[in-house]
Amino acid sequence: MKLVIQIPCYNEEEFITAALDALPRSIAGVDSVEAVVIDDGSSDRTSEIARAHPLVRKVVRLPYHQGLAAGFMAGIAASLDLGADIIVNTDADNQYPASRIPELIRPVLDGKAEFVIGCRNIEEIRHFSFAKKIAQRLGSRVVSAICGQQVPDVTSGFRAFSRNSALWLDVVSSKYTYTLETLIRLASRGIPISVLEISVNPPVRSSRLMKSSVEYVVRSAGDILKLFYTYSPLKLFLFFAALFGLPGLFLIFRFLYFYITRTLIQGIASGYIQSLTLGTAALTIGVFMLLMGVLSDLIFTNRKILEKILFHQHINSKNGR
Ligand SMILES: Nc1nc2c(ncn2[C@@H]2O[C@H](COP(=O)(O)OP(=O)(O)O)[C@@H](O)[C@H]2O)c(=O)[nH]1
Ligand SMILES: [Mg+2]
Repeated sequence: MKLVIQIPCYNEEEFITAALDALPRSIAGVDSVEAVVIDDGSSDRTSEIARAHPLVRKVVRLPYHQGLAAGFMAGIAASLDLGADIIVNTDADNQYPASRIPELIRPVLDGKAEFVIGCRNIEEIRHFSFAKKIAQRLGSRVVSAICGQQVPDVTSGFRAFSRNSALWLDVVSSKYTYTLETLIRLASRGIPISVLEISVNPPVRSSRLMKSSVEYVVRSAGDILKLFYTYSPLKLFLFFAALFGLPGLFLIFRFLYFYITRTLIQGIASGYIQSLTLGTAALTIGVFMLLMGVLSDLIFTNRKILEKILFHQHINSKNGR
């Protein structure tokens, strides 16, 4: 049983050694522990420093800065290449409790889960602003709803993947983060997920990913919306179909009611032509949205087939065994 711990980095020369030193060297039930560091085109000495560390088996240096999502995926590919049975992802600023990695991988070792997320208690984190906490909570609710499973901290980077679940991973929706999409993707595959409650170490520097709370909220909202229409298109379009179609139907029935009860039965002009016009327009939009939903659902189904092909390709390629 081989564990590979990967750390995506961007200009982390100051902190990477402490993060690597904190990692466990041996774990019960695991034969070997190795680390992979991904240097996302840093302009400092992250690569050199990481390479000198005894736990580091490989440093993947991206030729230019590509963002955390690409860094994370490069790490997954390298870890699979090294023959990892379990992959743990953690941060270079030693924010996550490395001493709890044995607990994080336990459900995978026991065959109880294929993906484990170390969830922080967001309320307890003092250095998170009010806006960031609200965005976190809301984001976790929406993403949990898309996944059909309760995950209290969907943006945590402290995660363990079985080899099988890692083979399903890909990030297409964001340049900056892999956290939401990987969770939704594995959940949509029915992969068993479990959570582990964790506390975080005090911050040693400010976030490299988000410069301000406003940026965090705007970016997260955009990411979640994109994920929603990527992974749940039918639900989204059904919502709009109902939003337009139901009032449209109501207005048309209103016209018909007066037309029947007045014009046909009593022989007097009923009017209500505005209801008919507006109702027809709204119903047309509703039907159009329904068709869009069906089409996007078909595209979604197609993408799932593509994912499956990629999965089998990974297994058969040198990344697989
Ligand atoms: N590959 C890559 N990693 C990054 C980038 N920005 C941050 N990281 C790494 O992602 C991890 C999380 O970053 P951090 O600033 O701690 O984010 P936070 O914990 O969400 O505030 C750290 O290991 C960073 O070095 C980036 O642009 N590319
Ligand atoms: Mg961090």
